[in-house]
Amino acid sequence: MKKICVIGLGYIGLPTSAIFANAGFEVVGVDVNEKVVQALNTGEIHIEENGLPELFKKVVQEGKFRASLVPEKADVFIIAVPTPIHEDYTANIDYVIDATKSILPYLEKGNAVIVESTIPPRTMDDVVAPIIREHGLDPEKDIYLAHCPERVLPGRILIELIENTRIVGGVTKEAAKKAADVYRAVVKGEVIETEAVTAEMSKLMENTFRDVNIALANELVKISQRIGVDAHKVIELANKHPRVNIHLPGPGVGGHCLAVDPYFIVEKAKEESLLIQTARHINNSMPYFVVEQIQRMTAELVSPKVAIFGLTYKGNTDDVRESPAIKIYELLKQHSRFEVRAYDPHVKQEQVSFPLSTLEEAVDGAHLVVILADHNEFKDMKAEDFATMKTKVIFDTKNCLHLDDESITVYKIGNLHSVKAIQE
Ligand code: SAJ
Repeated sequence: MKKICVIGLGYIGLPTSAIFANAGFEVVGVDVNEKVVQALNTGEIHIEENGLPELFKKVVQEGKFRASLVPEKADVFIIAVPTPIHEDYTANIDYVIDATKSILPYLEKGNAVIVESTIPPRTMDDVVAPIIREHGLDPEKDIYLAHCPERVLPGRILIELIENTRIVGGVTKEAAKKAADVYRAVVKGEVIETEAVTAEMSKLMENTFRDVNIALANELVKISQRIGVDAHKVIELANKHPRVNIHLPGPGVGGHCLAVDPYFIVEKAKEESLLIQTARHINNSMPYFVVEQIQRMTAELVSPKVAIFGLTYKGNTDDVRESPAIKIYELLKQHSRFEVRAYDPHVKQEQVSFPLSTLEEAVDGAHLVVILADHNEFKDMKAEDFATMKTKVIFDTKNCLHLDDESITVYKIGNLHSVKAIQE
């Protein structure tokens, strides 16, 4: 098992390729994007990830990694392509199907085929295995077929790829063992062998657990507003219990994992997944809730100027996919009374379809600043940064500001019962 062919060179496929190449494997990376392939072969990468540019340059220079538009024969095939979601919230597994079909001409008896993409339960058994069988190879005897879900956190990918526990679900026991051995060559964490469907479900449940837990925190925010209690304080104190870990409330749940993966379970067991569906509903309601609060705060202003700080789905990333902040911007724009400006030091103009402001432009004359992402830049802001606001009121939905200045009113999402309408 010396040569690996990785299909899909995105956030997962690229760092995975680099790590295997760095461990001495010959790695061929395949992507459909010609520009990406060209750039990669010169050692340049197209994604932002800590430590990856350096590692990648090294493995290209050493001749351990090559990018290509077409697969080639290899001992191991790793599929790491996206699984987006259809408008009806069912998984779009077309890329996984296409990737599987693309390797068929190069597949030989004894090869391992590993799918890392997040997939609905039973996809390995019901979709991937039949494609291989139709091609004339037995997915239970000729090929070692397994699902090994990626579980890394953006920003820490190179560390987590090595240190995290990996779950390897084989279509057969032998496949689990063979695929697990591939990872054991680079992973320092535990590599656990199981069945394909168990690996599929455990990956989905990890993100669903977080989504449901965050929904509980978000529901607590709404309850706290009614009852008159500080939700952040409640969470802090409840979490002092050694077996309680309530997550943090916020303007909603975004990104391509937590806001998507739970639907892959719902799709397969609609009647049974009531809690999961309710959690999705609560988290999806948060942008509307935030806009309602903005309306309460600005109820007595004729044309409120609102500055939005942070457009990404979470702090210290440039990723705006499924971002609740973008939703909040769009909802505010639907109300003609608002003048809305948006500022995000991590986001470039071409990433969004509306104009971005500088910090100074956003703050100047604003009645209200709304913090929607916990970027480090915001955590360090001082009273002087808000000096040119018309009325100094900030709505911190991420509880991340460290401002202590009497001239500024800060409402936190956990502390909304104290809100008073802003007076000009
Ligand atoms: N969020 C909250 N409150 C919290 C924590 C997060 O509102 O207490 C929000 C964030 O602001 C963000 C969303 O949830 O909008 C998701 O953020 P995240 O940091 O929880 O997760 P992701 O989507 O960046 O990455 C997750 C990770 N899964 C887990 O931690 C269980 C990562 O390990 C997975 O590899 C990744 O999903 C994936 O690809 O599935």
